[in-house]
Amino acid sequence: MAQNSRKKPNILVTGTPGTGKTTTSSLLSDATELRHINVGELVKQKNLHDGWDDELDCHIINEDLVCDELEDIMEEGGNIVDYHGCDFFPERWFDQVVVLQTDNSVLYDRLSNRGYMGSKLTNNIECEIFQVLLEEARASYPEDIVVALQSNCVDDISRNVSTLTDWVKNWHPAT
Ligand code: DAT
Repeated sequence: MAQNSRKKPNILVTGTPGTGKTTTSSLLSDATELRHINVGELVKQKNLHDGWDDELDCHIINEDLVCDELEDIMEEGGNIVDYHGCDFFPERWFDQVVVLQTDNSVLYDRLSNRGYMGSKLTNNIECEIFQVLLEEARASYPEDIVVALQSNCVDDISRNVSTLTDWVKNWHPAT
């Protein structure tokens, strides 16, 4: 099927853990009726991993299994994909790539509250400082579909959801 034959858009919401991907995606899903796919949860539920990484304290995601699992519904369209990585999905899947960004001190508190500590905490803060996800998104997708949005406070969430909802409503399938 051609790249842009879907009737509804696919959006990727990416960013360092704690930047608000799941909160934003869930509210955007409510507002647009697009399907929210939390890739981290999907990996756990469907065992799309190669075991547990003790050092990084997370599952070792099997990217091929994830892409196989999602291929059909991505082709169909109408999905919000929520994941803290973006370089292994096929470029053709997405119409919009959103990179959420959070100030370091705010992110530090959010991740500490979530129980992150030691290298897991510092690695994620460094990931945000060096804008790793923004660089990854820019390297993986066309420049004109990548957008960076601040996610520091609740007002930011409302504004981001509203901006993205408008974008979805104005999106038209290619003719
Ligand atoms: P992610 O999916 O990127 O890991 P999340 O949506 O689970 O992030 O949010 C992590 C925590 O931070 C959660 O308690 C909600 C809160 N949060 C996220 N974005 C926020 C924002 N812009 N303002 C205030 N709190 C936010």
